[in-house]
Amino acid sequence: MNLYNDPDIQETQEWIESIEDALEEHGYERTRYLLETLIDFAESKGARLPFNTNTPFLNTILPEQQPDYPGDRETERTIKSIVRWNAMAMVVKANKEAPGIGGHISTFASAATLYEVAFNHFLKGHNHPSGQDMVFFQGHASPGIYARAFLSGRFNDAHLNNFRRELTDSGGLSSYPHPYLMPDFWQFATVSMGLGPMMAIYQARFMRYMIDRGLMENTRRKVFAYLGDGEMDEPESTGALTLASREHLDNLIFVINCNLQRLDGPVRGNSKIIQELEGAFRGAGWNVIKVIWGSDWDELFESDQNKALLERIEEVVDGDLLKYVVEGGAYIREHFFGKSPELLKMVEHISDEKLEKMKIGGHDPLKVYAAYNEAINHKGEPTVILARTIKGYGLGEAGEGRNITHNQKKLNEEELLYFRDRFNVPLSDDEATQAPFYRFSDESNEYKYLSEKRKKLGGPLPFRVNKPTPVSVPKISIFQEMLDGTGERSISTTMSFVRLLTILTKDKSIGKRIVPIIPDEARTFGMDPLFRQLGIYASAGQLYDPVDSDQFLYYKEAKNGQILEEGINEAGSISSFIAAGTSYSNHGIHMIPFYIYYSMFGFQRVWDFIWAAGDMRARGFLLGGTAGRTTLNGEGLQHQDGHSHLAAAATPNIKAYDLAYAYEIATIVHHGMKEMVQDNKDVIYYLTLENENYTHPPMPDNVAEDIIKGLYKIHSTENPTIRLFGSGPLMREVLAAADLLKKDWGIEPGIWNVTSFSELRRDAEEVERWNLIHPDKEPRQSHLECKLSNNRVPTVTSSDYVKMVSEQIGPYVPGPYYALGTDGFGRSDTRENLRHFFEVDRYYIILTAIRALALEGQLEMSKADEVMKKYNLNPEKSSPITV
Ligand SMILES: Cc1ncc(C[n+]2csc(CCOP(=O)(O)OP(=O)(O)O)c2C)c(N)n1
Ligand SMILES: [Mg+2]
Repeated sequence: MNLYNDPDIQETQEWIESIEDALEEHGYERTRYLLETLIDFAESKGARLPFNTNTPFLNTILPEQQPDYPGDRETERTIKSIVRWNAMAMVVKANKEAPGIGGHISTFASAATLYEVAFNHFLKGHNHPSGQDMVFFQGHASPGIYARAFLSGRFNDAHLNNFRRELTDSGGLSSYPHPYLMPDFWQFATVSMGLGPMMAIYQARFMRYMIDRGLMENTRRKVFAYLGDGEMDEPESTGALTLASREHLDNLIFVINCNLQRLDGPVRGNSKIIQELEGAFRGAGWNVIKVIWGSDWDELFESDQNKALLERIEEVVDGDLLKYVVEGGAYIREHFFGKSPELLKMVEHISDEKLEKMKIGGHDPLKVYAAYNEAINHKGEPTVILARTIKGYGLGEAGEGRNITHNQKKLNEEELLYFRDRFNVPLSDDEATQAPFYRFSDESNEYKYLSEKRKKLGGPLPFRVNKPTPVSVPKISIFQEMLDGTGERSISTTMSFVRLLTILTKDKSIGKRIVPIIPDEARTFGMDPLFRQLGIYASAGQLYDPVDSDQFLYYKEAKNGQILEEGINEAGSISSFIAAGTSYSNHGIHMIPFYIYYSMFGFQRVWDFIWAAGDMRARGFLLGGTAGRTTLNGEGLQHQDGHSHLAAAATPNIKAYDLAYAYEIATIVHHGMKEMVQDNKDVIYYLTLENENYTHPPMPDNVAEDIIKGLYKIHSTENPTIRLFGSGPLMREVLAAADLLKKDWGIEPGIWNVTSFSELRRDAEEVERWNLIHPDKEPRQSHLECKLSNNRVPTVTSSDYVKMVSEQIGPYVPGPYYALGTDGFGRSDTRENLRHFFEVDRYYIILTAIRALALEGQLEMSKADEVMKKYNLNPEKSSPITV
């Protein structure tokens, strides 16, 4: 049944009148209560009402609910027009000078009003008494953000001229928001679609965590995330919506720029993206504010007595709406209003030209202001503003609403003049065709206006602060028990890390700044005792009696809990890591995240986030637990990580370590913390930890620096003829191989422990580069060369990672270099069998060493044959890579 086949119109009318009365006499709250009560009653009597998360395709805020506009609309329009012009000019110029350099005009063209209203009236800067809002700018809108910063005097012509030309001598502007490249400007990296929305949710939640734990005050700062409607298709974009509503994050506002288009074409040609998003967000418990129609439409909706217009807007799909933008007034009259005589009559007093110009919601400052105003005052739920806009707004035939608009970056003279006219830019024809940047004079109304507005709101945006309150790291002796070794006791590196975390969190000076983050794997890592000691952060506290409350180590949730237990959610956990790891900048408070997870579900699952973390200069520790392709034995192919170190090595600000002993962990973590909070370095440490139990020796003397640099000596005779390198859990196979080499073959190798192949390579590469470009100077020596004294004997390495990880250093190790590694898909079996299968165990180490010596002419090759026989190595065994 709908409006048009109502069997009893009079009865319907009576119900509507009752509601009308309720609205007039008692207002919205009471009316909503009455309707909900009626629905409950009908359902209790068996009426099965369809679940509907949608409201009509109308603005959420009615005209009579709109506040007065507090700004000078004329001045704001002029400023906005010039921002539009400069943003466009920046992209057009860049592509004229360097064809193919790229850039985007159309995204910002659609979002200009959304930003202008926010910059003038809402977004707080770092000097605001309540502190800075966090703003995730839509990546592709960056030209507009630069253009506004230019108008406020933060950039000069050279900056804008060098958009996307960062390597020019005078510096340039990065293509997208990259804090790594513009550390005083951008705060958040947003251009990999989908990461922004998820990171914004976790930033908002982390803000609450800091407040609930008493680490900072609640000054009602907000997190704003400006997003594309196409971007919302990324699973990450909607993946954490329920966390935001469950946690009542009313400090969070999404602003979705619904231009109905993505890169190739419509986001939802056959339906309506705004309605779909409304359903998803309302279903997830968000407050949804739709801004679809501009003020020009108010009168039409008011005159829509029979709901003919309402029916028509419900019926059209986004594909139609886009066509109307492109085709113009006459087409709109014929194809949209032409559906019925009643509709045609509604617009008979409006000319085609005016019809075409009837503003839609996201381009109407009044509607946009009302939405922001409601959003920032809404309590108890996060808010999403769904603002309908036009992609390429103002470009006319050059791209407005067209399928090619996303990639439009060149305008011809005619198109430039059209744009100039469209936005009344005060430039002559000759001037305009050169696409110059336009700047208001310091005395102009506009300059004063925009400066004052920003001053009142606390200064410029975007703006990245880097002024954390200093903190000092305790002495390494707090980890003394780890430095002393475990004696007879067998433990895993994971267990020793958990011990370290326990000690660290108890430390008076730094303990409360540690943020342990776990995606539902604490028991796997033996971290469950920390639940009781530190508490699991829960904004609601603990509203139930946990099933294990009679035990000492029960599952304790608490409002001031320290652990972020994220559930089975690696993307969310890494977002928490990023929030904690950027706290030094966002909140001026050093926090040190320790995110421990199943190693296999780290880099290969969320590397894009880790890359963004690097871009945002996040600091902290990533701990790949149960790592090592043969060390994690029973879990098999999808669980056994033998390659995360490859990814880590390729991520510039990650220092990656594969550790064998407790003292190495203590040394690395201690050093890393000092770099992060004392030296203010933007580093992320990645440590792989394993679950194999063995005894840990005490720390040898004077190796701390070498452990940090990546290589230290375990044992060496005067002049070894061969060297063995071990790493992480395979160090013990190397030690066993060394014993057998001596016992069975009379060869005593030098033994070294590699804590980081990637750090060794970076150091060697830097040295190599320096030597290359300083041919006239005394060559420098890498750590590898220093330690190995340029002794050109063969080296055999065994690690629990693919060979490329250890091969990284091959070119820099003096003498022949042989890498054993775990290439191929994993298997379930015992560690012993797996290490044999992957040919990384002690016997293959010996075989490789003996063959290497034979190749050097130091032994007969028949010795290698003897090795095969002695240790039952089967020449018919299939290869782990191909089998
Ligand atoms: C993860 C990822 N995939 C693809 C892209 C390439 N890309 C950049 S913009 C864009 C379309 C964006 O559409 P929308 O989110 O609707 O933004 P609009 O420009 O329409 O405002 C695409 C596919 C990207 N930046 N990130
Ligand atoms: Mg879009």
